[in-house]
Amino acid sequence: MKVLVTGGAGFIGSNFVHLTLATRPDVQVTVLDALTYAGSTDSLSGVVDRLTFVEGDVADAAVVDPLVADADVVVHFAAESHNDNSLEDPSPFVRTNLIGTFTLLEATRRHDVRYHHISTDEVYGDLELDDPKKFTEDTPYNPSSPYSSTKAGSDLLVRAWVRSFGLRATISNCSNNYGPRQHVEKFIPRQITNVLDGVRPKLYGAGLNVRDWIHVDDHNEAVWTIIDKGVIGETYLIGADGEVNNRDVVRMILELMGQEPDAYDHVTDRAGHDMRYAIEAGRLRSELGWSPRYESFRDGLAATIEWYRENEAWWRPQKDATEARYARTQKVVA
Ligand code: NAD
Ligand code: TDX
Repeated sequence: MKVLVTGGAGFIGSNFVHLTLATRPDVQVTVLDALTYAGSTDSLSGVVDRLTFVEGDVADAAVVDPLVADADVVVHFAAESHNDNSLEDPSPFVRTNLIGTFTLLEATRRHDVRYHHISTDEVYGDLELDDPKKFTEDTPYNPSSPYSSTKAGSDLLVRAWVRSFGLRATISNCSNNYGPRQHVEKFIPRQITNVLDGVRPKLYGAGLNVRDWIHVDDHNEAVWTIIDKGVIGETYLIGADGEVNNRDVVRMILELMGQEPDAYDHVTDRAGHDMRYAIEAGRLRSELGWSPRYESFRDGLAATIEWYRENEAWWRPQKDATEARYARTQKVVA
C-alpha cells in the first residue's frame, strides 16, 4: 500500500510516519511537507532513507496532483495548527487549511484515491466546566478561533466532496495530543523546556481551562484503525478520557521535574480562549474496536519530559524565537 502523508515533518505526522514504518512493513510512505517553521526533517531522523520526502505546498496543485495519482491513500495532517498564531495572522491558516484541503480533495477526486482527513475537536467550540455532555459526532459545529474555523471549513469541504462527488473519504476529530516532537510553542513542550531552561511555566489566565489529553501514538493508532475499518463518509471522534485543567498539568510537570508545584506564573489570557474540550469516543471504541494504550496521563507525561531532556538538539533551535514571539503579547500578571 502506498500512503501519501501530508505534514509528515510536523508533530503528529512525523509520529504517524515512525509508527507506520515500525509496524507496517507492507506500507510505502511518501511525505509532502512545506517545512514551515513547524516542520523539520529532524523529526524524521532514523527513517528518512525508508521513505520518499517531497518538500512542497499542499495548496500547489502542480505538486499535489502527481503525488496523489501515485498513492493508494492520502492522510492529510498538514495544517497551520497553533491558535495563538492564528490570532496574530490568520492568512496562512486560510491558505493552508482551506485552499490546501481543497487542492487535495480535487486531486483525490480526479484520481479516485482514498482520503483520510485529520481534524480537531475545536471545530465544536467549547463546553462549560460543569457541562455533563461531551462532544459527539452529532455536536453542531461552532468554532471560536481563526484556526478552528479554518479546520471546521476544511471538514465541511470533505463532507461536501463525499456527498457531491462520491469521494472515498473519512474524517477524524481528535482532542489535544502530547508526546515527542511537538513544537515548543505548544502548552506542554513550552512548559517542559521552560523548566529545563530555569524559567517558570506560563499559565494563560487562571489556568482553569480544561483540555482532553491523548498520547500522539494513541491518536495515530486510531487513524490507522479508521483507514483499515472506517465506513466511507463517516466522521469519528478520537479521545482517551484525559480531561485535566491547565493548572494541574503545570503542577504535574513541575513535580515530575523535581520543582515546587507552585513555581509558575500567570500570564495574559488568550483572546477568546476556549474553556473546555471533552470527547466522547464511544463510536470508535464500539464500532471499530479501538482503545488507547496510554492509560496514565502522568506516565505519558513523564516519558514526554524524558524525551525533551534527551533531545535538546531537536528543540533548542526553535526556543528563543518562540519565546520572543510570546514576549510581544504576554505579560506576567501574577
Ligand atoms: P504541526 O504544526 O506540528 O505540523 C504541521 C506540519 O504541516 C508541519 O510539518 C508543516 O511544515 C506542515 N505544513 C504547514 N503548512 C503546509 C503547507 N501549506 N503545505 C505542506 N505542509 C505544510 O501540527 P500538528 O500538531 O502535528 O497537527 C497535525 C494535524 O493534526 C493538523 O491538521 C491539526 O489540525 C490536527 N490536530 C492537531 C492536534 C494537536 O493537539 N496538535 C489535535 C487534533 C488535531
Ligand atoms: O504557554 C501556554 N500557556 C497556557 O496556559 C500555552 C502555549 C498554552 N496555554 C493554554 C492554552 C490552552 O488552554 O494551554 C492549553 C493548550 O494550549 P495549546 O497547546 O496552544 O493547544 P490548544 O489551543 O488547546 O490547541 C491544540 O489542540 C487542538 C492544538 O494546538 C491544535 O492544533 C489542536 O487542534
